[in-house]
Amino acid sequence: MYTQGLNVKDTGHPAAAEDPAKLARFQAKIDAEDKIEPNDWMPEAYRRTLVRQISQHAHSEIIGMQPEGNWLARAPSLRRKVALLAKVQDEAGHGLYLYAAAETLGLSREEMVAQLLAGKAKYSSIFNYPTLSWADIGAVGWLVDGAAIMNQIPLCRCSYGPYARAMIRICKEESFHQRQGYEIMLTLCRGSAAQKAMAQDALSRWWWPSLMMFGPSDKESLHSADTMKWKIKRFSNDDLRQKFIDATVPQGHYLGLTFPDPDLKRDEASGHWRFGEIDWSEFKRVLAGDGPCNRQRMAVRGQAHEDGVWVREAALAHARKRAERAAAAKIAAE
Ligand code: BYC
Repeated sequence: MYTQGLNVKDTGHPAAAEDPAKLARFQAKIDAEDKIEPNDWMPEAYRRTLVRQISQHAHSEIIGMQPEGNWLARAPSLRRKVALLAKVQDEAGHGLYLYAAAETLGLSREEMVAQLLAGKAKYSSIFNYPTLSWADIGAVGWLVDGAAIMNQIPLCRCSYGPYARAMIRICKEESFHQRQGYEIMLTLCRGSAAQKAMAQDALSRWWWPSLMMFGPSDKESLHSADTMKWKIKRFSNDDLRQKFIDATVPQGHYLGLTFPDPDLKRDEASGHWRFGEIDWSEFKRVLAGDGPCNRQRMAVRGQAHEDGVWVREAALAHARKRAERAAAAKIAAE
């Protein structure tokens, strides 16, 4: 695989001082809501931030296939199995569009995957939690895809053209996934007492990790100031978390479920749902590699990469043969 990067290659060295006139033109373009495209001049810090965020996002989609893949062979009906299979395939597709978007910034997909496998690149904390019951598949769709949509709809207006365009299709698919997850929860909540208890247990385990998906609080966030200035992010981590809570709490109450937060309370004046303190020590532990499933997720990803060597070799051999055949046909025609 080759890089499609049209800009400079990542040298690992900090950026040299950049031309203030170029920087001013760049920021004016962003302020005017124009898109930055791969061949446009951009500050090195903007390029690096995008590579970091887009590749983390791609890795999250790929690692995110594992908790759900765990239930493919155990889905309770053929209909559920087909829908889950389609969702997991969609996630693979999202990973691929996102790797392609990040490649336009100068790093090849192979390099990004190598960073993931070496433990140098992050992926979303949420995928380090186990899916213990079928209700977890409902909770993941409802809460994890729900949180993803809340975070990602604004990314459709991100200043970097290839990322913004990839996000449009991704958001449409995520929105379908969210409804599918909620429908699983609704079915369980309207079922037997044991099914409802399974749905409650899934909500109790997934609620707090879903809130952590939005990242650290605004005062702890390292990158928000830059990414907001560059219009990569449009809303802060805390604002998006609050929007998600406000949208999701009434949905949970409609299901007849209880959120695992005694401090959750509607503030009548503002209309917002106030919530308890997030356990940031757990978030930090998961990011440091010590969540319930971090080691398993990386081991499975590493094995899948090894198992795929022959597929990559076969694809390259096929491409080579096609190119040779096309070259021979061209000579014959001359
Ligand atoms: N997990 O300065 P901050 C999905 C890191 S996939 C792990 O606020 P930023 C889906 C952060 O990277 C969901 N790490 O960062 C797939 C940074 O570390 P580095 C993924 C996290 O970038 C399948 C440090 O903490 N979605 O939707 O301004 C099925 C400081 O944070 C997390 C995306 O990737 C976390 N939760 O904001 C279903 C969306 N939070 O890089 C669904 C795009 C923070 O300095 N990404 N960190 O080592 C974003 O919007 C932003 O990158 C974040 C973080 C909101 C995640």
